[in-house]
Amino acid sequence: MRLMVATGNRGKLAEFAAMLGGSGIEVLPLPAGAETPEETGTTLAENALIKARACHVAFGGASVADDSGLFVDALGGAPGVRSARFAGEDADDASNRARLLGEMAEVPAGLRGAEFRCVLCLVGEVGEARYFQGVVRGTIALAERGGNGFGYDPLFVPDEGDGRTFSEMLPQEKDAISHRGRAIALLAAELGVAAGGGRVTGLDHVQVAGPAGCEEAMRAFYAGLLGLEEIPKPEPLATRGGVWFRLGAQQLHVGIEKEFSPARKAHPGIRVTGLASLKERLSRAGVAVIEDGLLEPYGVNRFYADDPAGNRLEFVEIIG
Ligand code: ITT
Repeated sequence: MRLMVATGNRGKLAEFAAMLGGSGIEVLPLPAGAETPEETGTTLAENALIKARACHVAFGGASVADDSGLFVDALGGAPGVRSARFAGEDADDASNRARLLGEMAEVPAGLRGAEFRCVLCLVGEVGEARYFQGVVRGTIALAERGGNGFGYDPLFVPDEGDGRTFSEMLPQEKDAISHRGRAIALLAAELGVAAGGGRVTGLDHVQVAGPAGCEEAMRAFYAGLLGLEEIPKPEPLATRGGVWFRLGAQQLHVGIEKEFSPARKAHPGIRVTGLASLKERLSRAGVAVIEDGLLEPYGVNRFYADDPAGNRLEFVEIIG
C-alpha cells in the first residue's frame, strides 16, 4: 500500500517513515513543490482533514495528515492549534521556542505542565476519512536541551521519561511515548500492519482476565496495539462484562473479574508473522517484552509480554 504523508514538516515526515517504513506500507512525501493548504480549522481534527483531503484530491490514493500542537497549562492551553505560528506569521521553530520561554519566564517549576496532542486524519483510496489521536504529558524545561527532533522538542520533558527532553532522546525513544508515535501506532493497527512491519494473523485461543474497570486499557492494548478486531459479545453472554476479539477462527474473551487475582494469570498463545517487528512495536509502546528466543528442536520462535491486566501472552512464530 502507498500512503502519501501530507506535511511540509520534515521532522514529522521522518517520524512517519521511521515508524511505518518496513511495514509493507510505502511512505511517500508530497511531490516536490507541492504545498499544504491554509489551515483554516479551529481544531486539530479539522486541520488534519483539510490537509489530508487536499492531498487526496490533488494526487489521488490514500493520504494521511498530522495536525499537532503543544498545549501549555499555565498559558490556558496556548499555543495549542496555533503552535506553528506562536511567534507570528513568519515564525520558525527557534522563534516559537523563544516566545514560549519568554511567556514561561515567571512560571515556577511545579506549574510548568503541558501536553503535546496529535490528530492524524487518514483519507483512504475512496475518500473516506478516519482519525487517530495521541497525547503525551510533560513539563516545559527552563532552557533548551538536546539536538534531536524538531519544533518544541528541546523544551519538552515527557512525564514518562527520565528527565531528558525529547531532543535529548533517540528518535525511537521519542516515538515510543510521543503523541505522534501513539497516533501512528493506532493508524498502523487500523491498516493491519505492525508499526515497523508484520501482521497479527490469528490467535490460538483463549480467555484472559483483568480487574474491574480495566476494559478500556485492555481494548486499547488488544485492538489498538495488537490490531485485533473487536467483535460483539456472543448472545448468551450479552450481560457478562468483558470484551471479545476475533482470533482467526476462534474468539478471545477478555473477561473482567470482580476479584481479580494476578496469581490467576492466563497464558494465551498468539500466532503472528513478523515477530521481530511486533516485539519492536510492543517495546516502543512501553510493553515489557520478555525474551525467550528460538526454541530448538521445534523451530518455534517466541517471546512473552504482559497485557495491562497482567496476563502473560505468548507470541509465537511458526517458521516454515
Ligand atoms: P504541516 O502542517 O505541514 O504538517 P506544521 O509544522 O505546520 O507542518 P502543524 O500545523 O501541525 O505542523 O503545527 C504543529 C506545531 O507543533 C509546529 O510548530 C511543530 O513544530 C510543533 N510540534 C508538533 N509535533 C511536535 C513534536 O513532535 N515535537 C516538537 N514540536 C512539535
